[in-house]
This record gives sequence, structure tokens and C-alpha cells, in this order.
Amino acid sequence: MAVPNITLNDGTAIPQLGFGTWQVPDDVAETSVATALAAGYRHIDTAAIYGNEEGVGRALAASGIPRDELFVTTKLWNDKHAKDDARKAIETSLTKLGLDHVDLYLIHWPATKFPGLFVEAWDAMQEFKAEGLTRSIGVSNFNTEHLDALHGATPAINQIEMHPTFGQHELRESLLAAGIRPEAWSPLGQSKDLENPVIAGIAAEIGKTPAQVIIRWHLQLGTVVIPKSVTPSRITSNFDVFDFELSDDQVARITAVDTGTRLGGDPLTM
Ligand code: 1BO
Repeated sequence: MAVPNITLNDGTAIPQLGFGTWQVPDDVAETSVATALAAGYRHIDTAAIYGNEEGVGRALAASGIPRDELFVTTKLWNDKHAKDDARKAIETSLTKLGLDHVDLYLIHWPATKFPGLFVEAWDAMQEFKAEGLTRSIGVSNFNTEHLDALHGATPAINQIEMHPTFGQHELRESLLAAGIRPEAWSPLGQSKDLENPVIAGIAAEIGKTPAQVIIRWHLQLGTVVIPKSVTPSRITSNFDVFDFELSDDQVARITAVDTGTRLGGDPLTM
């Protein structure tokens, strides 16, 4: 079954399920992205700081999939928020990816070491969009105060850490209300949430894997989700989530496992 597209606030369509590549080395990214594309994924997420844009680019090129059928995201790193640095950064990312544009360019973190400079980065990103270097622009790891600092701008996406034990439900709902699409990184809680008894129980009830249950939960909450794996069978099974639905009760039981425990970096210090 086809991955549903979500229309972002600027009219761009994004496949709701994508393939994440955080912590995947360049050579492994090439083979993993090739496996993902063969399995049917068309949305690939990388970042300059991941150090794997070249591997991702090689896999995209080798796939022979037409560019307009792919959705590629990359991200601007924290020490490149000044306008000229941001321009060099997107140009470098495009060269490494072997593309003339990406589909989504994100400010990776608010970068508290450089207070407020993300506003300058945001202005630069608007230029990149106008010039066609990226189709959409957004942010990652922004809380509501960071978003407010953008003076009424509405990024297309806010990609944040989100998984059952760290659901960020208040932020997720406020993003949806503002027309900013939430996107989940570490959507499986770095595999720790797979062991959660509620999730394992629902998986057993319906004959799906815990990862499939969690991915389905994200999809049903309206989140864009980018699970990562380097294991071919898991890459494939994580994509196989469109032939079943969780009941409202199952969604609510998963939502209730939230402990508010963050696994990755904190936007207030990164
Ligand atoms: C430092 C990277 C977090 C996920 O993009």
C-alpha cells in the first residue's frame, strides 16, 4: 500500500513515512538507503552533521528513481547560522548529495551557543527557498519560545525527538494547531520503547512487531516519522505498516506510557 502524503503549510507534499539516517556511517548509509529505496521508501532524511550525505547521494543516484519521486531532507548545523555560512552549508550539502535542490532544509537546533542567530539562519533559508535550492524550509528541536522568536513565521516542519516514552504531546498538539507539521526523530526511542510492556502487549495482540505498532501510532497521531535501521529485514518491516490500524484504545494506551524522559539532546542546551 502507498505511503500517504501530507501537504505542508506551503503546499509541498511529504511522504508521511521516511527513512532516517542519524548515526549511520557514510558507507553503511549508502547500502541502507539503497535497501530502503528498494523496499519502497521515497523520503530520506539526513543532515550535514551526520557525515553521510555523500553515501545517501550515491544511493539516490544508483537507484535510478526519478528525482521528482524522491523527497530528500538535510539540515543546517549549529555553527553555520550566519547568513554566508548557511549559504556555503547548503551548497556543500547539495554537492555531497549530488542534487540541485533538496525538498526540505531544516535548522538542526536552535544552537544556544549562538543566541538568537537562528533568526538570521531563518532569513537565509527563506532566500534558499525562493532560489529553488529547497522546496520547503523548517526547523528541528525548536520549542515554543524558539518558534516565537521567528516573529510569526510558520516553518513547514518541526522535527523533534518523539516516541512513546517521550511523546511531547503538548508541543505536538501546539504545532498541529499552528499549521507546523511535527516530525519524529528517534521515533522508536532508540529501540528502548520496543521493550515497553504495553507496546509489546499490543504487538502480540495484533500480530505485528513493536516497531510497526509504534510507527503506526506516530502515523495515526498525524506525525511524519523517519525510523532508522541498518538491518534489511527491519528496514522492510518498518515500511509494512499500511495494512492495519490501531484502535483508539490502543493509541491511548501507547500515549499513556509517556514518562517525559528525553534520550537525546535538549534544545535548551544544544
Ligand atoms: C544530533 C542529531 C539529532 C537528530 O537529528
